[in-house]
Order: sequence, then C-alpha cells, then structure tokens
Amino acid sequence: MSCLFDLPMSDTLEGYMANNEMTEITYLVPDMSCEHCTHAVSNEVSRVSGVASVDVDLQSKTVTVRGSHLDDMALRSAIDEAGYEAD
Ligand SMILES: [Cu+2]
Repeated sequence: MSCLFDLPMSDTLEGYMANNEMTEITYLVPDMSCEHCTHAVSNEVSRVSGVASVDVDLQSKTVTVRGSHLDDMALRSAIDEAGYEAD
C-alpha cells in the first residue's frame, strides 16, 4: 500500500506545483462604472473553469483573473456575456 505521504516531500510538492500553476490575466473593461458592473462581471467570469479569483478595480477599469489553465477566449466571452467588452 502506498499513499501520498509515502512519497518524498520534494516530489509531492513539485507535482503539486506543476498541476496547480497559477496564472494571472488582466483585462481592461472601460464600460465598468459602478458596484453593479463589478458584480455582473465577476459573477460571469468566476463561472469560467479554472478561475480561482476575480478582482475588479473600478478606478483603473481592470478585471484581474487568477487561476489555473485559464482560457483567454472563455474569459473574454464571459465578460461579453455580462454585457461588457474587454479590450
Ligand atoms: Cu454599473
């Protein structure tokens, strides 16, 4: 019988890092102007597979998405779905 804890620490950690590599993509969405926009965009974007977190900054009109294996096209269409356009 073997389990995860039988493996040398470094092997498990490397495997873990490789499978869960986090990436970050930032989109400029100029039409976002209020709290409602923030919720609409982050609701849609957070449903895209692989997305771990969505941060909307109304000052800079940016949406920062973090996650693993992020799909740029899927994220853009989610923003579109919410009624906004990503530059
Ligand atoms: Cu709004």
